[in-house]
Amino acid sequence: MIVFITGASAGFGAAMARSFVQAGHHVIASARRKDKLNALAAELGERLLPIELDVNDQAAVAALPTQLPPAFAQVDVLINNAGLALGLEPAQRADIDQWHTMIDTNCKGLVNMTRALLPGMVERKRGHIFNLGSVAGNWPYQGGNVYGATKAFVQQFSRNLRADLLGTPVRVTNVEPGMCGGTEFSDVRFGDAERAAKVYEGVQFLTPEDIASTVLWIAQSPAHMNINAIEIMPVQQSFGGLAIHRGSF
Ligand code: NDP
Ligand code: 8X3
Repeated sequence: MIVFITGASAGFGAAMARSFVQAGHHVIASARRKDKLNALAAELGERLLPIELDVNDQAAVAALPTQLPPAFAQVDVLINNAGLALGLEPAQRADIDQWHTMIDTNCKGLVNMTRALLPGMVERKRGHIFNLGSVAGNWPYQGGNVYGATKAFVQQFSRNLRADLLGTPVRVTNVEPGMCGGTEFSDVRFGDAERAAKVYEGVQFLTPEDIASTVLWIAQSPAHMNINAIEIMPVQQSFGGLAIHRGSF
């Protein structure tokens, strides 16, 4: 299979690149930081093609089908993984620019990629799109405001893609992880390594390899079955329930 991964310079994306290459597939590893991708290419060899790509660059994304080298052009699997959370402030204090960046990357970047690579999959009668949603798209939490809303968008976009793709063999899966360590996610969210490290203290969190092995398994599953969504949490994470404020305002 030829697998296109966005956000492959770190975290889940890099782990998925390793898993797919090690399973014998070809991987186009994309992100903004080319040095990280080059290091991955040096590690994994010629089955990995590193390309510098910002998913928010609509023109560059739209040009992909004509610009990929022939050996990598017929993409079978698109993994829309690039994404981020910024901040954990309540909505009334949140930074509007951070909100815009999350919407641009998690929603608009993901639809840019899908719109660019989906027509080829439909034409070739072969394809699978994975979207990186989150438990944050299913369950609200304080400070999750726009991040969670972008992941709810990803969930519904995944379902609506399935609706549109009925009558084609192209598959769509929304992957919804909970707390996962060993990535840059919380460093990016807080811009503070110490605060980021505290998020994972005392928890046996999910690892990027857990997510990568799940995605590889789904991608290699029999072609007649579609895993619509898969929600994965560490055993040490669960639901918080509804909150009550008692007394006056
Ligand atoms: P990381 O921060 O480790 O990796 C994010 C990746 O996205 C990086 O490779 C980064 O590369 C890339 N990226 C960010 N912005 C852009 C952009 N504009 N264009 C292209 N690439 C971009 O995060 P994770 O691996 O933890 O997260 C991956 C996905 O999984 C995200 O969508 C996240 O929301 C989701 N997720 C994460 C969870 C977690 O607990 N870690 C849980 C549930 C979901 P570069 O900076 O080089 O461009
Ligand atoms: C990442 C999981 O719980 O930090 O999507 O929002 S969480």
